[in-house]
Amino acid sequence: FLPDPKTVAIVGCPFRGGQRKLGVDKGPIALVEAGLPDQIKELGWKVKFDGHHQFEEISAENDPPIGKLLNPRLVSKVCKAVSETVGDHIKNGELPLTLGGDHSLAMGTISGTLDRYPEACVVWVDAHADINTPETTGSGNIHGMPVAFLMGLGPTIPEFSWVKPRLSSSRIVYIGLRDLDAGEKRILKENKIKAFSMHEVDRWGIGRVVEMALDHVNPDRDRPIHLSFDVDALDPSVAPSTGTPVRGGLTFREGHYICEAVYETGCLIALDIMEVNPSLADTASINQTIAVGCSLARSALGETLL
Ligand code: Z70
Ligand code: MN
Ligand code: MN
Ligand code: MN
Repeated sequence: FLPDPKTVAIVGCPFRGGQRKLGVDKGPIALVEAGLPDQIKELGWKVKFDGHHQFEEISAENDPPIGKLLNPRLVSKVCKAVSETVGDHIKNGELPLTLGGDHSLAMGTISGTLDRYPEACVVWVDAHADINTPETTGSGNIHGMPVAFLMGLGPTIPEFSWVKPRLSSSRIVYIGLRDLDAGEKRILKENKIKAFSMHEVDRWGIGRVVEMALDHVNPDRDRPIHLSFDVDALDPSVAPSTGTPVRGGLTFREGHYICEAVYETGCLIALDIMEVNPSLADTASINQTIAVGCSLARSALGETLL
């Protein structure tokens, strides 16, 4: 599935409307300023980047909550635009690398992927399952809900009618989970969704976990893979500068190993690096987190150790 010539299209998404904290909208700018486009070129890819998305804000007065959902119209509109951009890049034979921004954006990126590849599978690397429905959410933050929307779980919200419920429970697998809400645990069980929490990473090791994860969603390694990587999957000692750090996360190498192993399948068709927030720590921690975001992307695009 790798595009020929190997071309990455960077989709910079300075967006924070899916959650409450300031700063995550600066993530994509920081990753690009740190040199990510040139780093990817050095791996032998053509890199297309024509600036970050300019999301015209819908003012808060015009966007009251719908039920518990916060910023619903803004999130919907932004994700719809991202979906079209990602889908267009895939149609052009380019691999979209979406830089967030908060993880609600994955509603857009994965919708764009499924437009082009309905049979695609998703590897979701995160401390969180992001599978609350508009009914189960406690926070109202839509970055905790994109998977539910993509799967068509929960009530129909007319403002999100463009999100087609095309992601089946057998086509997504989680790695790194350790902070789930009670409703999310129930949803995972009821829908028999495969998840490798940090307990399974400890038990089997990351090599075996990635193999089992890929065997589940992509047994013959012939389906396109969308890798959606929330940097809070990593331990806070590795990626401190993110909105919801949770202790007990993936090591630096475990996170990179996942990216390397997905690249090695030859099936990667879209990549998200999400939730880098370059304002939530001291300068050293911020720079460390930005550097890790860049190196995760490089690993998923074929950077090798030898
Ligand atoms: C919680 C919620 C979440 C990221 C926090 C947290 C979700 N389950 N996701 N930070 N990246 O609000 O639904
Ligand atoms: Mn997430
Ligand atoms: Mn998360
Ligand atoms: Mn967060």
